[in-house]
Amino acid sequence: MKKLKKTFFWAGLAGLIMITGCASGPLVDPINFPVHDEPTTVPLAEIDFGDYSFDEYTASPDWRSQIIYFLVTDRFADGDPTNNDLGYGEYQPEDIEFYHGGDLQGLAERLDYIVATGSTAIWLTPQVANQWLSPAYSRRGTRYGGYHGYWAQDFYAVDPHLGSLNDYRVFVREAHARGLSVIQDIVPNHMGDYYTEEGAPNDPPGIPPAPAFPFDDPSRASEFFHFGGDDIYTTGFAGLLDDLNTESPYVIESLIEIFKWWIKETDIDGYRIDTVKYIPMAFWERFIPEIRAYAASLGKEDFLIFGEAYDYDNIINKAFDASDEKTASYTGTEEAPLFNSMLDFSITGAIHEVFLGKSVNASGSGELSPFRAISERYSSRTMGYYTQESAWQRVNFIDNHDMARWMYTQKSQRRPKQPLPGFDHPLHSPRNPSTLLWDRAGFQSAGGHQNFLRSLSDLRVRFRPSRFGGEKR
Ligand SMILES: [Ca+2]
Ligand SMILES: [Ca+2]
Ligand SMILES: [Ca+2]
Repeated sequence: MKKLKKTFFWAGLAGLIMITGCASGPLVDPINFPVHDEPTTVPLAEIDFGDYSFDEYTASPDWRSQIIYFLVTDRFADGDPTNNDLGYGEYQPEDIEFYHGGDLQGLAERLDYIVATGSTAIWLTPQVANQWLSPAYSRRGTRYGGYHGYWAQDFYAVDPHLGSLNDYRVFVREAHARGLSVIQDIVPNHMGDYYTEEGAPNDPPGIPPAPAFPFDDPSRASEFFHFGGDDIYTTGFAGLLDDLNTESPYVIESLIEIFKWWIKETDIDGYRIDTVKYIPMAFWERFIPEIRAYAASLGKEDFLIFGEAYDYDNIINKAFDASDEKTASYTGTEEAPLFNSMLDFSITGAIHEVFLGKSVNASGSGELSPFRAISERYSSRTMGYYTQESAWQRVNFIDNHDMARWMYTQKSQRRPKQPLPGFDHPLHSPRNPSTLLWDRAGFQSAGGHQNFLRSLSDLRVRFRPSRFGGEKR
């Protein structure tokens, strides 16, 4: 109990920092780090993109103290303009629905910039070869680009817009050389949109028009994918993105092999798994232990696997978030652990409601105070739903690529004076890795953006309770 109280104290301190704000003064002093207004770049000539293989795998870091830089590779840096336009009109940098040219070479060249923000890990959007153009999801009824990576076409290839498998290995090597871990975003739930809801090939087809090995036999499409139906595992995907039949032994074994292969071939340190709720638990009970055991056999004893279960309750007036129980179910049991981390939508939902919502009674009378509303979310971690390893290893974030950006929402709701609490939260939630989708909006003065974010990450590094709460290690 004593330990718990300490934990809540530091969680409380983090909450207090959020609520009071600290915009009027420096968080740490002095701050010893280089200030860069523009991203630091490493000249291409200094990185060897020649054939590369490795003999030794990189061991897992202590995930609790990591600061994860999340990026959409297509939108980060263009290191090779020759891979931008592959001849289908998919490269349209003036239009957000199409490819913008970012690639692995551009990312590898700018790793020093990521280091300078204080980040210790990178989470990048899926690198697998994608369906480049598809009618699915276009707001204008035209084609939409697969620049984001979540529409797999070939699970065994890097998308040529991003580079080659060798480019990927070089990026991971260069990241590791700078102390950065690499977390790959993967999607076992679905591929691109190749079939209609009835199982007929799409007309007109997307580009490229068909899935590759091991899902490349059209005569077995009904074995590979779910068609029709309205159960919770297919809703929202069957008519558009093709939902993999994760009950099929062939599909299960294929996906296990695919995602072992990427670890073996690239030395990555973790997976972020998309759309976890749309796959039955029986699949995770096979898939997760296999992947974790395989990674451990390569010396990666704590291969991070955090899932996206986009779900949280309205927390105001509630001391308990029922969605926590559901999210926690993916972490398994102490005897049979599954995911060793999950994205923490519960805390993020609370932060958004407190700082952006309209239902909060700031005085706290008759309702949970904003402070309490947030701290109650932390208490859910000790209610026994999560496994021990996952409870304090959940990944924090303030916004992501499926949400309106934090700074945008603040602005649109005319609450422009509270940017700091949102950024502060992920960095000072104790005993959790923290994700930052660095939001450059609002930090455009000379040196301001990087300086500001580095000061927050620096505080997390220097202030041990920011990482580990009151825990003695
Ligand atoms: Ca490019
Ligand atoms: Ca479809
Ligand atoms: Ca599914």
